[in-house]
Amino acid sequence: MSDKYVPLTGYERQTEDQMRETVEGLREELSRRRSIRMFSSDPVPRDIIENCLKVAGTAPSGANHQPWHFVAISDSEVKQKIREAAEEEEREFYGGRASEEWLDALDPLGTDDHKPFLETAPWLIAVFAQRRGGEVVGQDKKNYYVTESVGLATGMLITALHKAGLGTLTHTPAPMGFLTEICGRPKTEKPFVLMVVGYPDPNCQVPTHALIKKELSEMTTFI
Ligand code: IYR
Repeated sequence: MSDKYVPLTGYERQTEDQMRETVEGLREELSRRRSIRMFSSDPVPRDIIENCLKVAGTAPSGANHQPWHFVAISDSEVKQKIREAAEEEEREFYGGRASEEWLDALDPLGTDDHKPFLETAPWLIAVFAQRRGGEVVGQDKKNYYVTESVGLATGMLITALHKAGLGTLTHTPAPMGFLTEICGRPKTEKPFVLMVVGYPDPNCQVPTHALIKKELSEMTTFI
């Protein structure tokens, strides 16, 4: 007999009322998520980060190749190196590389080339996308839908971190090639995002701009 398929186990069908309650709870909880830029330096235990990364690892991916690698950084010397390299890139970005239109779009967020949170936050998670790999580590097959897959895993990572009670910033210093070397990853992997993780600073403020959310009817069409 073929072992190509196994029965679906672990699926639990809910009543419609349970579904309503479940998703309303999730909507309410996730609507309270905010990207933050002011972190407390309070430590976060590694096992919590590990379990959030395991959540990310359950994401669907092209041909199930799971084309991601996460480098979780708590070492202050490594964080310092990352901050220095990121701020160097950002100085160029804000000082001329970015278009007027881009800088105008960022103006309401109030971001600049100063990135102290890269050292304050207890964890940085560098997410890498693998162009080649396979469903088992060590394989060298072509990966598919790499950006989509790593984007899905990153979304699930943010959701897990938020559910765990942690604040995050999806940080994308551009370009972020420096992460490859600092994190000791092969050149075949592309840095995808740098996730900043920790508790919000007690005096944390968030931009008003980020509170603007599209209504369901503005972002959805039912046909
Ligand atoms: N990488 C820069 C600029 C930046 C770009 C976007 I799009 C943002 O939503 C926020 C910032 C920085 O991190 O400051």
